Amino acid sequence: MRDTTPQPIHLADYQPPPFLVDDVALTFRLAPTATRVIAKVRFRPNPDASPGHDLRLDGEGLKLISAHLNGAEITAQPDESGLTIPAQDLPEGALDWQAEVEIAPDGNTALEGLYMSRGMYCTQCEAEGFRKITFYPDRPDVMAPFRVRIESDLPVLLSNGNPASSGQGWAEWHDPHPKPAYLFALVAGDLVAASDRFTTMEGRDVALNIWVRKGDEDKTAYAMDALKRSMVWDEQVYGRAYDLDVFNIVAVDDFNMGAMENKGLNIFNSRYVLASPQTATDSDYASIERIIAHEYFHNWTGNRITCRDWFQLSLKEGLTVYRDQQFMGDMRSHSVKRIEDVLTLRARQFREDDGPLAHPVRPESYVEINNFYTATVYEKGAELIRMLQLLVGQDRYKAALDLYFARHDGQACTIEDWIAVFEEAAGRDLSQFKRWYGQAGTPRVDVSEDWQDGSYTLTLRQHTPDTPGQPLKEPLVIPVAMGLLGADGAEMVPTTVLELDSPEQSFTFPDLPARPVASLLRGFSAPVVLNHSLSSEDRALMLAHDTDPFNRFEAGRALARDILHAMVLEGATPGPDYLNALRTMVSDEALDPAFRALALHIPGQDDLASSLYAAGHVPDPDAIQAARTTALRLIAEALRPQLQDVANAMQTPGPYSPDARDAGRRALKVQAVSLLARADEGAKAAELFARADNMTEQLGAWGALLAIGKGQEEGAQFYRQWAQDRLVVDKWFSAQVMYAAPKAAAGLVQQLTQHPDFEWKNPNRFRSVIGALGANPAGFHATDGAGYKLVADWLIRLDGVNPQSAARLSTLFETWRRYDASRQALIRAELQRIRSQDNLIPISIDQNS
Ligand code: 0A1
Ligand code: ZN
Repeated sequence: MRDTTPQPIHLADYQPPPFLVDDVALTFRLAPTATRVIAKVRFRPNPDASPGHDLRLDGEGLKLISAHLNGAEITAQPDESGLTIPAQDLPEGALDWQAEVEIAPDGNTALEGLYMSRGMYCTQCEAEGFRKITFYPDRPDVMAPFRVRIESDLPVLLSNGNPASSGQGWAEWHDPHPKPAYLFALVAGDLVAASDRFTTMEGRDVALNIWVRKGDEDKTAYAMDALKRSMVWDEQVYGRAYDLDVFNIVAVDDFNMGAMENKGLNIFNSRYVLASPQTATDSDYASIERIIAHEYFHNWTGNRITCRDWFQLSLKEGLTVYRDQQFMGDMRSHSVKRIEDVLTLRARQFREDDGPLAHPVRPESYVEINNFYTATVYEKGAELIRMLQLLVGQDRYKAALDLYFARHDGQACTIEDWIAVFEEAAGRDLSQFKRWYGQAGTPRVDVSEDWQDGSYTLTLRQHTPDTPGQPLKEPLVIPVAMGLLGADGAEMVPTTVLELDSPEQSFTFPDLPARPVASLLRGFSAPVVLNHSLSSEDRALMLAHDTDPFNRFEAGRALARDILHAMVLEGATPGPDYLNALRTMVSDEALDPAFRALALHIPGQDDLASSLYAAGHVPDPDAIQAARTTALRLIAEALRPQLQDVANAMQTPGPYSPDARDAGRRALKVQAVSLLARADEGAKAAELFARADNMTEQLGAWGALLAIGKGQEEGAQFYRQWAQDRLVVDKWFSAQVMYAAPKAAAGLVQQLTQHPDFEWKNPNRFRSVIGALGANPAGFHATDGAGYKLVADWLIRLDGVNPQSAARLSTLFETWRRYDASRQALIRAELQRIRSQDNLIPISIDQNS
């Protein structure tokens, strides 16, 4: 065990930095095991802080070579988290700090600070990685312009900002925009660029480069296209132009997250840059488009306006996710995008809210900030902004954003600053709305209805369940977009937004010709669980006629969920209503194929476990898996002719295009073929695999075969074809794990870890083998506990090497409370074992343990 327990940091303890920084000059002499970093930093006392403070600089794992303050050598020695120059030793006024340190990027497996990835130097400084590069006040409210000199024999030397000058073996960069240290970046390697240019609406000519390893140049076109479209979109929709002469993107193979928005030098996990039709699926293309946009949009929401402290993380992340969602809707289909976003929110964020790691969008305290890059901060944060826009309206949303950019450019801000621009632009008090930022947990909205004398009354009750450390919840402002449908499906009352701001409220709609069917929470207008019991006839009516595409989808999903519950609990079988509704929907050519593809997916295993648990049952992963298998087979048998028709009809003639239209057609084809595999023993899937000329169809067809226990030969062929492509090999690993039979899953993972291509220190590869078990719930929760043990073993092993990746893996256990006593006991034992190791994982299964 660690001898010192790390202490939590509290939002309430925030103090402004005692010293500000006017200028930073860094020199890097790169060498794998002994890089020298020389930092010159000009400090001045912060007029907004009380005087008399020590100068405290963060620093971790740095070998101090020498340090000077205003030219005089410093004798103070660093402790384990930094260096302090006592107030009494500080000269008056400005301070010129100079320090030389030595670091070893080659041994840096945690991938924070300066590290190496296959011969290339790379940095990751968010949240607190800069302190592993040099001594510095590593906090986001200290912003400064940076000058950087890199010395190395490697041909490409990059840092933030604009190139200043360069020569043989060195390059200098200047970033004039003051930035916090977490946005610092450096890259050095033997790289090649795909280049283009962009002229901003302000007339600035910007050089765009995407840097990759030699041989990957032919896989950058889509990322470049997405970048240019993002730049245009941010100008047109938010009035934001790019502000440097170059925009560099670098693809790196070893990276903990998706990508990082370092000023002018975005660093990407290579899986979110590199794509060709043969190696990337349509969903990979969509991820690339979204993440390129996300990082680019951070230039204004995150970089020009940053966070005062890490509690405010959602200020940049929630807003930037919301912006990337808007962009993707504009580029593709708003309704399909909304459905996908809500599915992700429920699968990740609702799950988080229901577990031991539940926390508010703005947490009040943290022990390890790296563990707060969560679905709550990101995706729920985006939902809060979506609700704000719905509540104040489009025009006032725009006015609020204009005010935000005008007022706070160059500043490090808080959620209070954000709410204030909305209050001013919309002229309304948002103090109750602000509770959404402080209260954890997914609110429940219970619906009751009354119909009398032509008058329909809707009563809504809200409550938010207890979450760890937050037993008492106050009522929130919940925008409920709704409409009323007649029995013939015609809209009686078009969409209106009700504001639920009390524990209980009623809304009456008089003078109606007949009892309506209420379509509530249209477009998923708030991130809540809506408990609205509807008959299956009413749900079928909504599936057929609702004018709101989201609720149309939702009605089908609720039907499927109810049937699957009955199958799990009572051994029922899907009735004709559901199958008929599905049959009509799948062949309805007026519907977007992408929508039809989504609507053909029945709820996943984890989704069902969660909804069964919410309904008061103890979910049995094996029974859920078996019910899904039966349901899929019955659907396939009942819809066989229609599925065959759509599979044949969804052709995409001409060269491959990843655009929404063709991707939607392929999605429907693959989904139809996957279902058909349950009725034709995989005949059509094998055929699709054999003639596929793109990864979407090849992988989709192979997955369909794996799901019915076949695909061995295809798997071997897939590997032979793609053994040289790291990103495709990741897919080869994860598909096998995802579709493994529950009892065999842990054993298969164990076996795959012996494969020569299993490089466990590479985060993508690790996730594709061990992490993929999370996509096979019945396998992970196998009754013998082999899944738990395997994950715990790897977690312990990885924690010493890459704690961030290990912490992420630990969330596989976060749903432990749902399961039966024997599974709980097995999980508990594994968590105890993890805790007894030297490197403690910050996970607890209940508040006091
Ligand atoms: N800010 C990045 C995500 C990111 C966060 C932390 C990282 O390392 C701990 C890396 C990337 C984004 O939102 O894209
Ligand atoms: Zn982000």
